[in-house]
Amino acid sequence: MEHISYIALGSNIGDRFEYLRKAVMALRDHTHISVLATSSIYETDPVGYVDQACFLNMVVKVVTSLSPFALLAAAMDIEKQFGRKREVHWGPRTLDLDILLYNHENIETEQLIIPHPRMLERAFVLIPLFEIDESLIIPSVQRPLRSYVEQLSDQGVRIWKSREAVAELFMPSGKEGG
Ligand code: PH2
Ligand code: MG
Ligand code: MG
Repeated sequence: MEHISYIALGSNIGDRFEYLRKAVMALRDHTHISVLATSSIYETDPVGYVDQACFLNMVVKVVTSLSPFALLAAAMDIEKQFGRKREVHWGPRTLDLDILLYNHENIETEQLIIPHPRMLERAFVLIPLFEIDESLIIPSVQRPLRSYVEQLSDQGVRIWKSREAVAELFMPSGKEGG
């Protein structure tokens, strides 16, 4: 079975761009994950715990044969591979991978909640997600993504690298990753 999922990526320590690039490469290299689309990269003011550096954020669309829990394990593996240490809650991180959506499923377990519980409040997630797929419906609330994006005021989200440049750098074959 093939499942469509959207994953948010963020980094605000060290070579942020390189962390994002390596994470997308690792997703592409995974036997059971193909990357279908990448958003622009945005530089974003920190949300939640604000006394930290700006983030680079982006969203990728993938197709996978993995269950949501196996996909979460794969994402956490990639975080660990790139030195993520879980310290300050919402604090600085080399690399953060969050599963936003998985098909149109609603999943609520201790380990994993999909749709991602805070995604609808976060411009740094909504803007790149909308860039990839303007017609998404958020299954937990049965509302179009568009309605959330239209309500955003300026929330410190600035294009840092264009969608075209990201696609060229992260998907060098011009085709989907394997
Ligand atoms: N991630 C957080 C907390 N705050 N702020 C921005 N701008 N970008 C993030 O990715 C981010 C954040 C927790 O994961
Ligand atoms: Mg996060
Ligand atoms: Mg996370």
